[in-house]
Amino acid sequence: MDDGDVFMRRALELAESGRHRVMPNPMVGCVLVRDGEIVAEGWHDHIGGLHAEQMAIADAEARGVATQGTTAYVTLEPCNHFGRTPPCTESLLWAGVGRVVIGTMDPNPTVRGDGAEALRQEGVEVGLGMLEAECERQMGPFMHWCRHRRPQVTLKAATDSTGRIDGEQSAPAERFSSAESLALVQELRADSMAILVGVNTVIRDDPSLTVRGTDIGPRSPPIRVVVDPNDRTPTGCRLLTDAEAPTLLIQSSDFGSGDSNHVERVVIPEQEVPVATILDMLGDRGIQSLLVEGGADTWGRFLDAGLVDRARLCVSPIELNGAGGPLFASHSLYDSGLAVTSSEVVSGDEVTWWQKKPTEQV
Ligand code: AOF
Ligand code: ZN
Repeated sequence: MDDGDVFMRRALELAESGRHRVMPNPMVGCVLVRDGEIVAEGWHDHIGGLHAEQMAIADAEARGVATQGTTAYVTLEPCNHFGRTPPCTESLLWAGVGRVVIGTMDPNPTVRGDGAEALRQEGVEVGLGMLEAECERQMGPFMHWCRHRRPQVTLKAATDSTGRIDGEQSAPAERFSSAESLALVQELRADSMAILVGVNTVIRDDPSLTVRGTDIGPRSPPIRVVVDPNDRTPTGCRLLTDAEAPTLLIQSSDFGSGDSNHVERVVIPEQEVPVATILDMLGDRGIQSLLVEGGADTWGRFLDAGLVDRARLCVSPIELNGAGGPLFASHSLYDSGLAVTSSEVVSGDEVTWWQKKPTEQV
């Protein structure tokens, strides 16, 4: 293990400032170190903003410290292409950085391998793979999409103490998760480029599926996706009437429209739209992260297909009225190859995180 671990940890921490805000770019952090001390820091803050390395160099300038001969610790391989910003390799060379330690390589085909190699060719010492697993995890959706051209799928489910997700269908839908765990749902939404529900959830709950109370910066809000093969989405529902975010209906044939501008219909001519096809379609649109919010049928279909990468299950201590409501069985997560990675109690609700077991990862 290199002594630089502590510096890479700081770079990971800085990268967190870009959470929710930089997608479809990855979160990236960078520190410049001289004589064992951090002299400048930077991160990629929002889409279209400076890259982490460039912000760290600007920070050094603002503090009046020299960058010549420093070591840069950066969570992602520096880019070597002209995108929204000039290449970070050039900025690092211009700043006279002597050594660059990289967390993980950039799988983006337009930059792959070039950054590290370009620096080496100019005589910069390059270290690779420091805290690689942590860096990869932080950039999970970006990495997943670059490799599979599909979004990373997170399933979010909440049940009462008996495993029911809703009470009697004749009664109005009840809220049963605590305010605090509902706030965490907003974090999950902010962390997603798309949010998907089945049409039954739209009919039952009329959800807005917008991000509230969490800053997502200048990036676009998550698109709202409804699996609705038979055109059952009610015309007056929020997803069709409020234009706060785009809405995408997946339908089995062309039902025409008359929809407002924020609504789009995609025809996938199957009664049971295959989950893999949905993910391919979203991947083609550049969607890197998908939150599957419900309900029971939709969760079941994603789990049966083995295409859920992570899940968050919230079990509340409350018992819903009526015995006939639909259930969500947590063993369906096990059966789909997921395992518990953490568990905590949030205002009385038990919140468990699940992750695809490494052997089951695609
Ligand atoms: C870096 N440092 O901080 C980030 C990098 O469109 P652009 O110009 O913002 O470039 C986006 C791509 O650059 C992105 O897809 C990823 O490959 C890389 N991100 N690279 O050197 C950074 N955020
Ligand atoms: Zn860059």
